[in-house]
Amino acid sequence: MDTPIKKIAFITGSTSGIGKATAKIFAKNGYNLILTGRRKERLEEIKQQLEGKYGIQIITLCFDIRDNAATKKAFKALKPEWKKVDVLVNNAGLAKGFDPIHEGNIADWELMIDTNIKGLLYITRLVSPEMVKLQKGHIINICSTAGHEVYPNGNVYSATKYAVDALTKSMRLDLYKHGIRVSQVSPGHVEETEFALVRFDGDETRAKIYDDFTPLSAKDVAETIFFITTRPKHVNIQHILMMGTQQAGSNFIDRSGRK
Ligand code: NDP
Ligand code: 8X3
Repeated sequence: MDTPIKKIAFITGSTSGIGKATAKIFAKNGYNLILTGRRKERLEEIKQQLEGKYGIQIITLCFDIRDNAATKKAFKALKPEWKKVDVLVNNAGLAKGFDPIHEGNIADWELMIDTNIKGLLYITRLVSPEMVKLQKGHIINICSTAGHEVYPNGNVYSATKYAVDALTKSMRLDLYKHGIRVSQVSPGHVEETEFALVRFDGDETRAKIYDDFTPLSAKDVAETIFFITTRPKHVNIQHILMMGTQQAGSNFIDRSGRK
């Protein structure tokens, strides 16, 4: 692999949905990419497609973000020039289950906490020291409307996203003196993702939650992430909360048909 001369974007959870759409837009704009996820074939497929189409270089790292040792091993194996990440998109995450608190599945809770909070921390702890050394870089955390308001049965997923919001604010305070930008995107419902299918354990009928309104697309969110990174370097967009026009809050969705 040649020394990368272009900027590097490190995108976690890029095998589907928002992460995959984000990889595409950064590739289109000439970034070299580090893409992560657990599904190796998906990563390889995306690498082939985007390298061929845009003439960029992609490193794929296949590991479970809940596993700190595996996460460390993957990052440490990168050549020094690839550790100089310009943009880190902390996107990997999931909701699992949709039960009231007294019926919740503890394994689902642990899965969400370990992925959405601890996984995000593991990656950030590896990438951010390199940014501090260089006194530059940009971290973008993917939160959710669920990180700012709660809804019935959303309990632990919301709690993990409230934690992401707290971490975004904390990272900003810890890193601004080092010239590092920290931003957050909080979307409402997003289609072209596997989010609902994962939440409902692969039940395709239950996962049909976008049939009667038009939510955001993964591309809408990816474009917003990219927009944040294209501001002049003295501008730090702290937070963008975004929803489809037919959604005005977690519990306020105009389900009168797709528009
Ligand atoms: P997807 O299910 O389509 O994508 C999730 C990505 O996260 C996949 O690439 C998956 O890769 C990766 N991932 C999940 N668990 C792990 C793990 N343990 N280790 C490594 N990678 C993992 O959903 P979205 O694109 O919708 O989700 C992306 C982010 O957006 C999440 O943080 C989600 O909470 C957030 N979000 C989603 C919304 C929506 O309505 N879709 C709304 C608001 C926020 P793999 O399975 O290959 O490991
Ligand atoms: C995903 C949006 O409303 O399902 O974060 O929590 S919601």
